[in-house]
Amino acid sequence: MLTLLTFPAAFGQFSASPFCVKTAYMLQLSGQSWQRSDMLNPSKMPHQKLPVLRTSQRLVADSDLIRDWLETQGANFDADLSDIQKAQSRALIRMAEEHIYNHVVLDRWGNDEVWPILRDMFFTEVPALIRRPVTHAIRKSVMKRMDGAGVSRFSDTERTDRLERDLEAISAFLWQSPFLFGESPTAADMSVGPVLAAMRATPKETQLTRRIKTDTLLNSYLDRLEQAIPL
Ligand SMILES: N[C@@H](CCC(=O)N[C@@H](CS)C(=O)NCC(=O)O)C(=O)O
Repeated sequence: MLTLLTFPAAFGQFSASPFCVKTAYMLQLSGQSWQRSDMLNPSKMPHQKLPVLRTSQRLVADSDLIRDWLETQGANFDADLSDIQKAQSRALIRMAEEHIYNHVVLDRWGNDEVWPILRDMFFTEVPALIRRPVTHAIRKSVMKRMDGAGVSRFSDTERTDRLERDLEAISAFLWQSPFLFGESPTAADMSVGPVLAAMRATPKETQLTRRIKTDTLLNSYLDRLEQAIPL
């Protein structure tokens, strides 16, 4: 049986990580039998990140490479899509995972109200005596990454505007159909959905959680996706 190495469930989601949720969705739709194995520290994983799929032969790191692997085993998440839709799907996936995701990370790790919740949830394995300095250093390195990606260098107004344009692009698809490319979920939904769901699930009210929760179209899309692929 396949084993998905994943960060644990959090904030009402299958995992705190949208990439782990994405992979769980793909496994579920692939028809393969699989189980989850939770871990908090991915430092021994091939990319020092999760998700990772354990197959009978090897560890497959990275949600996109796991998708490729599942497709070599017969899954086809975009079977009914035209070539142009597949291209649009790829662009939506990159937008969600490489841009919107950073807004979610900043909204969680950069927020002094959310931070203690993350610290107490994700770093229980760090001995209590050194937990504060260790987690402080980890938080600092995540914030440095956000600075490197540029997202934390914008003013609040500029950042909101950048995110808004992405959400409008996603909404343009969802005005046409219940899922991004039609009546049922495809690969793009399994990336975009979990990132937006993570944005909604942040355990304090923020500008981002409000933005999703008050958007009927996006909010109902996320509910629909969760119902379409129960985990
Ligand atoms: N490109 C990777 C991204 C995975 C990723 O960023 N995972 C994060 C959690 S959301 C992680 O493991 N972070 C731990 C770290 O960077 O130390 C994928 O698609 O699987």
